[in-house]
Amino acid sequence: MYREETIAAISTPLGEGGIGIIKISGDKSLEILKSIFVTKGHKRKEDWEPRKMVYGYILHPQTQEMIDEVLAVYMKAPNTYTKEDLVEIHCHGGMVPLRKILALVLEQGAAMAEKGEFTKRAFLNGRLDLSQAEAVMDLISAKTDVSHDVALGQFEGILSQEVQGIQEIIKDMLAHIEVSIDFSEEDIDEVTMEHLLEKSIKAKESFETLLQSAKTGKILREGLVTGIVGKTNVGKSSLLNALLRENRAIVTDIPGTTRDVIEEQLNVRGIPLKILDTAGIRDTEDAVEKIGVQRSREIFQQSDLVIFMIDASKKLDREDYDFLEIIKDRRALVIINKTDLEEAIDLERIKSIVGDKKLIRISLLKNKGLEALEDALEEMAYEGDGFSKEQPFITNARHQQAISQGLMSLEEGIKALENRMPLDFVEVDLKNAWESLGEVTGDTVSEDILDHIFENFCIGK
Ligand SMILES: Nc1nc2c(ncn2[C@@H]2O[C@H](COP(=O)(O)OP(=O)(O)OP(=O)(O)O)[C@@H](O)[C@H]2O)c(=O)[nH]1
Ligand SMILES: [Mg+2]
Repeated sequence: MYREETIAAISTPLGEGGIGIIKISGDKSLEILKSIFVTKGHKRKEDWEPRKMVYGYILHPQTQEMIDEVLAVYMKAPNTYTKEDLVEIHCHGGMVPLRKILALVLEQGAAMAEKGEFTKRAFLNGRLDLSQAEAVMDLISAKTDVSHDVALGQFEGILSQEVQGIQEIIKDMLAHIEVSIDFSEEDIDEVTMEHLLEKSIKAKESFETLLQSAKTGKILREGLVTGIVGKTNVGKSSLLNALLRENRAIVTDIPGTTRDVIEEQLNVRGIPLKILDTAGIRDTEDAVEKIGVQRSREIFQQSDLVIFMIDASKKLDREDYDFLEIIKDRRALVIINKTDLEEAIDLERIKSIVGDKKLIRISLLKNKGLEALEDALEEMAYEGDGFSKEQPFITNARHQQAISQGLMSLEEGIKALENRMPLDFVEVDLKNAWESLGEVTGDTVSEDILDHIFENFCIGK
């Protein structure tokens, strides 16, 4: 699980940039640095004060080839990211110097770091727990302020604390059971029984609150996939452009303008949306458009959120009504566009079909109603719960699964308690619940899962 070698990687993205950083971690870090670094006067440097940037050059020790002008810093274990000796070489941010220096570092005895290996070491050395380590990747990939806040909260341990809080309750219950099993041959006494039930209900509530956060958490981490669907010419592409505040999609008064799916990332009040503008749905003989319409139907099925758009000035047809029927059971919004024109729709009939789904009247031509639409999108993402930085969120499927599993075991335990089953049974269920929770923080996680998690990291982190 843990290889002892000193590892190295390029930690900055490959491309052209002001600076690029090569990171080295492990026992030999400083030795390697010493072998390739020279000071301004081309002297080897023996005395390295930790955490102090030093100006100099990287020089090939055998060929004396000068590779780049750099700043280098040595950080001494254990107060580093990996809790090992760590070196950073800041060189010019081009592919050639970065690759040449990395090659030289490897030549001097470092091994190429695997994806996420620095963070994996931070976890294995106890600097971060597993959910914190996972948050590092979320921090890097966050697309909006709110997603970033959630990742930062997880990195700071808000989720871990919540999980450990539940583990504490379970531990207390287990301790009670232990005592009861040890000291009494007879049935469990009423006081202990009461106590255990009371605690288990408290644990169950905490589990449920946490699991409720998973929907919003997933959206904040991965974005809400939002499909704009509707008949041709209703203004779908105009909406995409309005939300993006740029002329991304072609808009014309010719029905069937959009023929393929247009995908864009959008930030609405901090919520990342992956927005999909689709081909207007209609019967068509055009082969290309036909495929587009088929795709629109697929997008309609796959979206987390459906924006169904209608044109206020046109009577709805059968198909529109069919769509309205279907979205009743979906996370969906109905947008009535072109309210600047004379209205031909039967608003009451629409309302009676969609029930409590939000109907938003807008005019993209007159720039009216966008605010209300953004309010609605925000509300739908949080499902009315709002967002607080201090709140723990489940943002990844692995955590959700582990916590759901934990809840299931707890519920088994409660059932066993209520049915006055022998306490050993309850004990097994509670231990299972405790272990499932431990998968979140990494206390009880298997090596395969660990490998799998860090495989999704980038190199050099
Ligand atoms: N009067 C009026 N016209 C609008 C409004 N919004 C969009 N339009 C016009 O409606 C026409 C169609 O707009 P698009 O955005 O291309 O419609 P679409 O739904 O993407 O159409 P397809 O791609 O063909 O499915 C264009 O001429 C727009 O300028 C509105 O609020 N009022
Ligand atoms: Mg269009």
